Amino acid sequence: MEAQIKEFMDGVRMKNPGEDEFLQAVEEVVETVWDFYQENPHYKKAKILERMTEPERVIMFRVPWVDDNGEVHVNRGFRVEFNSAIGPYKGGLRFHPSVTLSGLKFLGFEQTFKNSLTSLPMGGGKGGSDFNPKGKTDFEIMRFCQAFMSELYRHIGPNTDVPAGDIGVGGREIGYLFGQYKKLRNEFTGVLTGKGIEYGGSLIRPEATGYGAIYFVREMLAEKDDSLKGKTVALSGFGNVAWGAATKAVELGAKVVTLSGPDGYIYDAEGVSGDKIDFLLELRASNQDIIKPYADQFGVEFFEGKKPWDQKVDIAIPCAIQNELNKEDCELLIANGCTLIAEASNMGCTAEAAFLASEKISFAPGKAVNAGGVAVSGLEMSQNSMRINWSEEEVDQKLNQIMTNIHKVCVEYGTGFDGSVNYIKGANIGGFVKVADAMMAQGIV
Ligand code: 2IT
Repeated sequence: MEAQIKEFMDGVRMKNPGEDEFLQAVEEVVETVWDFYQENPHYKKAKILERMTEPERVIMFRVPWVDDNGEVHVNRGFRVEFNSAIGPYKGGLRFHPSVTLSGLKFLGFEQTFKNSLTSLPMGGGKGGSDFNPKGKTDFEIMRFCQAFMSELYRHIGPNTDVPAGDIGVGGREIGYLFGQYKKLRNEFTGVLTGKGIEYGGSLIRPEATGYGAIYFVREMLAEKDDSLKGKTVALSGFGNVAWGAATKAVELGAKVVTLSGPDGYIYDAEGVSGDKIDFLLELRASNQDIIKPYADQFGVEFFEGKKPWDQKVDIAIPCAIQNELNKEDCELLIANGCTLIAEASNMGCTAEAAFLASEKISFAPGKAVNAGGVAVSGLEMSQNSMRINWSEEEVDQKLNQIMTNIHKVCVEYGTGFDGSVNYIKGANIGGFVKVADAMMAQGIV
């Protein structure tokens, strides 16, 4: 089996040289679905895995824009339309200087499985740009979004490809992108999700990824007859995901003690709650991308240039960017008594850290844990199609149900002979089956 996996991965590596993040994401899936793949020779005959690891389409384009001083800039825009077997391509746009084709291919690939797990009809896609929003003015952000959409609009549509936000793309950016799409197409449709409430957005969408992650962690703990009450939690990041996760974790009785930014992390022994959580919104709006002002404002410790994984906590939830928790971090967390790591970010752990964590403690991967964000995007699409708005309670209840169900699917496909749950395996096989069966039904296309 090892040799066969290696042969398969050699093929993928040859086709995608140097795309380390994409190869990391593919390898994790291939390793965990391989047995299942062998047991179902009809998939193998149809080369389902070979087809799933090749994006249906990749669009790359120039994004020229002018800053407030009249200087011209050129960024690169992307949309990776990975898989449309179970619905229109669906996934976020990331604006961050680290964005590359490899990164977006990894994210689009993961998104396909994640979206399948939500049980909603959404294919997988991802896009973005190497544009750095840090320090940009509102007008510069608007001009960049308009320039980006001036090309993207011809490739997307409510039944074709429905982008949303991701790192660096929040409500403001979605507004500018939507405005430009509407102007160019002369059409008011649900072509983007994460929209403002006034123009077709869904309640709970901003909170959804973080809330969903905590609902999932609640289920992981319940599986072991445990709960969030009294648990200490380390979060990284301070954006949308960390904000939602902190809110829901506190509501369910946990204490959040860390947050982080590219500049370091803060440790709040009293717990991040109430006004302190609201402060994150102010921090984000300042466009500076630093967490230190939290420490200054509330008089807590700031650890410059460090990650929060050296603190003693019960639960660690990476909420920032890929590969931000490595094997050493994982060892340190476990040595300090941490018993659960859940990725609220996409591939927040390196492959070695994820492997170690799933051997020693409870570990769940991003495609299961953070699926609540895209799930509520799916609910936003439904509301747009029906031209109705659901209440906060209705959306939250559906989100809760979806996360509970994803957990069930992980347990169904991931439970080993000893009764322990391998969430990586459970999520990968659970996400794979629906996409594979839809591809089988649709022929070689
Ligand atoms: O990684 C993700 O799932 C997202 N950035 C959300 C995608 C979406 O379409 O809402």
